[in-house]
Amino acid sequence: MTFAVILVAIVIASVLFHFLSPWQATPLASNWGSIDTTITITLVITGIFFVAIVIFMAYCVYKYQEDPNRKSEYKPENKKLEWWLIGITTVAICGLLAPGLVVYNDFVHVPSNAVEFEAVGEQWRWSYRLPGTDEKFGRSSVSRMDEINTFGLDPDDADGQDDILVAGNQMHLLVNQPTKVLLRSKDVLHDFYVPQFRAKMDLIPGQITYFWFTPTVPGTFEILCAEYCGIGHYNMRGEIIVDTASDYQEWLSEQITFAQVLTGGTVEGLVEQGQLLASSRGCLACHSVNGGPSLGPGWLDLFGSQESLIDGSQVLVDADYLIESIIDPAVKIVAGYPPVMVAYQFSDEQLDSLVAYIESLSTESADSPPKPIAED
Ligand SMILES: [Cu+2]
Repeated sequence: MTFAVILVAIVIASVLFHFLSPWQATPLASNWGSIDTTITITLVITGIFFVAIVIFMAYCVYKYQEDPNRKSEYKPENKKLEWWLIGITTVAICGLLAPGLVVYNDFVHVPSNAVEFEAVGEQWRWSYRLPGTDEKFGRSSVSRMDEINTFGLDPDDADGQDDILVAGNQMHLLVNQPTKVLLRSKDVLHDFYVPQFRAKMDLIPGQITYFWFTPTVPGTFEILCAEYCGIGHYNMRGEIIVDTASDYQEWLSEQITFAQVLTGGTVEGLVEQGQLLASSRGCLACHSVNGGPSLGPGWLDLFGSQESLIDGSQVLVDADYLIESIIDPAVKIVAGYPPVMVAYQFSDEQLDSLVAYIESLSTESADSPPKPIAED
């Protein structure tokens, strides 16, 4: 009897939790209300089965309590019951699968008036490309990726010259504009997910995957990587900013094209270049700049300080040490941090700008350089 009561209590508590829980879905900000509908259908069907099965269990536990006067019956087969069970299960499974198939069909059939953008994922950051005024993406390949040409575009392809490259993790989209996302990964599986859009898709190395959506609400929405992709996965975040037409045009006019990248078109000072580079190349996913905890050593007041290495020795953080740690991070591992950083490729100029940026985060007086320490 007690067990039957517990079973009924579990059913009541589960149903109440579903309706009263503070963890409800975020408000929808795209055209994919149909995905919410399929989730609701799934919840209703699985909910009905859950309630029916557990209540049936409680009924049986109560009805067939231990009774020395009752004998078990041997019933090897009940055709009628079996047909009922097969029928109900078939209808329920079709109910679970069919709406998903219909919606997924819409999800990958892009309307003809959709504009395109590309999101490229890598451990552990996002970057974006727009096709430019010709509305055609230039050819890209992994073999052409280097520290300047991070998208691996073909410099000889005329279609790629006007491609707009978005450094940093923010991408702007136009409200109420159907938009196709092309997804490329540079390294491992990732997943592009914006909860408010109800839309997600895996990024698969060696393939280009896609889906489409129409953002319907102006505002800022977080992109999450929804596929575990290594130790920095939790921090692989980006932002989609849904703009009205005038804001979008203003943002677009500030972006640089591939042709400008090829001619070294950046006008920032060294520190600003380093700051841009640190955010666009994902350094800040693992290195905090505000003194907060981070996966790798924080950069606030790092330059000019002494760091303890895992072999017990001390090292002075100067330009040489920083450059070595960027291009060959395994050589000197700072005590207390996991040896997870991958080697980065940067030009000498980019390395100088990164060092200048890290140095700018230090309050250490530059005119009293600490004396160098012998390294072993
Ligand atoms: Cu990822």
